[in-house]
Amino acid sequence: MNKAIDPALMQAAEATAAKPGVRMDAYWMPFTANRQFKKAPRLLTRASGMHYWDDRGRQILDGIAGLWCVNAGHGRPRIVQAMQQQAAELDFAPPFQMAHPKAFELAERVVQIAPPGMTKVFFANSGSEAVDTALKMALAYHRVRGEGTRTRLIGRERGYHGVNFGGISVGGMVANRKTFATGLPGVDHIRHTHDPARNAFSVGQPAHGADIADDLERLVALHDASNIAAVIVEPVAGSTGVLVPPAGYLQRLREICTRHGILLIFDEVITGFGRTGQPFAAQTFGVVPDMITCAKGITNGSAPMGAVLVRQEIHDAFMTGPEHLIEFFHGYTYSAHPIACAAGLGTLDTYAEEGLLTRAGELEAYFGAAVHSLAGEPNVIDIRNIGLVGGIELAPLAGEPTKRAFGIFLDLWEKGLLVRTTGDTVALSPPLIIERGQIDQIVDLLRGAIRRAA
Ligand code: PXG
Ligand code: PLP
Repeated sequence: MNKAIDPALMQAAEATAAKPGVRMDAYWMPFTANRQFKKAPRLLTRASGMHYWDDRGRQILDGIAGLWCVNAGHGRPRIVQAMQQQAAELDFAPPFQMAHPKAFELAERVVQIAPPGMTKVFFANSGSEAVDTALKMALAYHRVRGEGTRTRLIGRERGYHGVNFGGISVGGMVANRKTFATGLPGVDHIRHTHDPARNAFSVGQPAHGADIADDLERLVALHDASNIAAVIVEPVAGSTGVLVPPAGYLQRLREICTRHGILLIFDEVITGFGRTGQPFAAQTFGVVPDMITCAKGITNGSAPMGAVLVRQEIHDAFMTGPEHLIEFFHGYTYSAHPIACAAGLGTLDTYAEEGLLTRAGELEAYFGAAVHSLAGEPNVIDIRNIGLVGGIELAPLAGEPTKRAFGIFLDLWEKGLLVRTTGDTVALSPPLIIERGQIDQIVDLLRGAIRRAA
């Protein structure tokens, strides 16, 4: 995000770029260098399985499951059929004081794969909306229980929780906070866990840093627990560079939250739906939070949807007033949209039939070894992995952070591989259907690009 592009690479890209037969003026693109993009567009026109095709007819291997979301691969028939059928049968149903059957069905199916005790599901339409929903739910929960002083929200440095005001406030992404400085009042942050001096090139969870969770005790001492509503963290930070939690860290955070009556929210927008080898990272790491936010993989990226999974007790605390009153004053026009629900059901069927929610665990050792084989390549300063996520961090070009990694992104695009970069880290998160040979292909292509960028 907010990347500078090497002029030489851009010129090469502009020279080879086909001019697409579409006018590009009107569309203001999100998180994109618009002017540079429109000079050398990268247009995707078709996708199937592990691949995209672009408007030049080139096949591109998808190294990032679209944008961390297409976990079952592209164009899966059950999902396509479910959506087509739903669009024809019931296009929309108002979600307030009304419902449609598939909303209940999908919530039940999500609960079946959720950590124990997380028995309620509230629907939104994106990860950002799921995050803001969870934060509001935390405030409302304490209030209905008569602990209305618990209003402070705690995030973590280097956290990413989407782009809405709640999410950027608890988030710790500097580029986001710089422009929209004030955000919500009453927010604080614990330290991030990234510690390359002690943990560089860790395979899986780093050994050092469980004690960093104690930073929450510092904020409790500062603000007093009676003023703190919730802590939100990504079990594995994705967007800020694939930061895997140190062994014991999440357990410690859970203990501190429990001791002080603070709700623990895991933002599993990226880690949810099989990315780390279990349906949710909460299960991979053996820590049950009070709420889980998710999105992306819930519909395999095929329709916008987000959700908040909630522990039974939290939901039940709301169900105390007069029965005819709305218990939680929140919801979106498109909460539990019928087409998204149908897509979600088709997605969960596909995951179940193909064992995809545990496949990342089966491939973790192979994927990890392949990714770590890049150690020793020029400028590689750290490699991090868990499940089917990898982060390869490169030394920045002097005075020009992000440029080396973005150059690698452009180079790989030309070579037919889609990756994602964040800062000077190249992130990999392929669809969970990936075969070993394709893991080798990704790593070989990346190795070549890293060498060319030296
Ligand atoms: N929380 C987390 C942990 C996320 O990763 C969001 C919330 C927001 O979700 P929506 O659906 O509102 O985008 C995300 C989204 C990247 C990248 O480059 C990652 C995300 C989105 C866009 C880019 O790593 N994650
Ligand atoms: N703005 C206006 C004027 C609206 O009427 C609504 C919903 O009715 C919204 C915003 C919120 O839209 P959504 O429910 O799609 O988030």
